Amino acid sequence: MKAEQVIDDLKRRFPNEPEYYQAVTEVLKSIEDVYNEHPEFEASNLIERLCIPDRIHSFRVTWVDDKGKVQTNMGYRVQHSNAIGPYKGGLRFHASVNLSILKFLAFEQTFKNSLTTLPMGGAKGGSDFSPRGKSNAEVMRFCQAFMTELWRNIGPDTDVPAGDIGVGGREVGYLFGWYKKLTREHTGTLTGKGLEFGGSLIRPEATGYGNVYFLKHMLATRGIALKGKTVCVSGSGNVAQYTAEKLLQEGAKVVTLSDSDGYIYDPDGIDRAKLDYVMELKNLYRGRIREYAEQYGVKYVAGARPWGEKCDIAMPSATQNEINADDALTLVNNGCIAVSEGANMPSTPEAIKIFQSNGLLYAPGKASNAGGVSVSGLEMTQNANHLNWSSKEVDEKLQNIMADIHAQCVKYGTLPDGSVDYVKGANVSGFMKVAKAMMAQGIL
Ligand code: NDP
Ligand code: 2IT
Repeated sequence: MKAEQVIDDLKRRFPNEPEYYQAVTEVLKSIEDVYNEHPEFEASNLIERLCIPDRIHSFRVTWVDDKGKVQTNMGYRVQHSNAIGPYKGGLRFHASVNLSILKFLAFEQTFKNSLTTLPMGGAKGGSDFSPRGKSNAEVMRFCQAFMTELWRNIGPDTDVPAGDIGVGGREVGYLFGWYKKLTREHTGTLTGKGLEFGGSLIRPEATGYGNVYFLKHMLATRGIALKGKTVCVSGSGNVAQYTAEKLLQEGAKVVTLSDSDGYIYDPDGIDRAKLDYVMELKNLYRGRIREYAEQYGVKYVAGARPWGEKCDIAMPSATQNEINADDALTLVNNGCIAVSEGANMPSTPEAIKIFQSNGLLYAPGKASNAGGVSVSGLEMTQNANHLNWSSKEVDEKLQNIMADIHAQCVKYGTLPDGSVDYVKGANVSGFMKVAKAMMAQGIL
């Protein structure tokens, strides 16, 4: 297998999907050598079967807004691979959603889910519908219309969606309610559900907490403590909020948060009371991060990302390609020592190169943000067994999984000089499990 050739071929067959090529390129470059040590992989064209999703469902979603106007959006579910378990991955509702973005996310999810040690395949779905500015009733009608199309293609042992950007507890609740209505079954077909109807404790916290657990393992490889470190976090949604919460508990100082309009810089750090304010602002009132600056009299920078602020650690937790080469250079020049990704593919390939060549500890999202889908997997187990675990039990399992993912990265990513390439480690480890499962199951 020649990575370049496979990628050129994908570009020809699937034009105009830049995010998909970006994700595939990163993985293929890091697994190329290992893959080529296994001629049986190439003999069964494993690489194309792994890069191209098993199937893609796409559909029109028609709904009526509060003014009585009939609206249409596109809906998708990319079922990438069920080699190691049922398709599993979130739904994203955002105006920018298109097939390139969902194909990259489903591809990444396959390797991430493999790393979790749990039996889950990879999928992603969503819509170009944006919940921003919509009433609860509009969001509910949209979710019902979306699920009316999707429900036949999912199920507790088939495909289990969850949240992602624009899909939180409210949306999962509406989606689950309509799924239940259509199927007349109360099964664990979505994760991230409310605690009253089958949700798992610690699922809302899991991605952010898991990222901080992973970060601590990375820092420990160099004997560095997290306590007292200054951290720039981007985003102010689910992942950012619980990243900030765990950082606070660990005695680190979070100085930034952002949304799609701009970022805030709080040199004193975001304390518990301020974080409670952010959670209420974002989750209840669905307000803007600018309001934090007005409330606490700190700096707000419109239309910018937070990477120009001085920090020891950066934890991008908003969206893909939010750290470019310039941002990466600025972080390095400001003395940043670690980057642990909460978002999926937030750093461009050029940015990753800059982090790695400057000796930063750099964790790709598929390793460091895997805590979210891991606790989704634990939610599936609880649902299948009709029981609920305590916060302590789930958190302990999450910590063990993040430690295991870190160990896999070290095992497969340690370089001759003793340093760890977390990109290589995560990709090779995630790939080998999926590849072995595919080989065992024959040509399909
Ligand atoms: P939320 O919708 O809760 O929050 C997203 C945050 O990112 C918001 O602050 C949003 O701002 C901001 N944002 C979204 N799109 C853009 C954009 N194009 N430019 C700038 N800012 C943007 O989503 P999550 O916190 O769940 O997801 C954040 C990231 O983490 C995503 O990359 C997601 O794929 C990833 N992830 C999520 C997991 C989960 O369990 N939820 C698990 C693993 C990864 P605004 O409100 O203005 O849109
Ligand atoms: O990117 C991700 O891992 C998620 N959005 C969570 C997926 C899930 O199924 O919990």
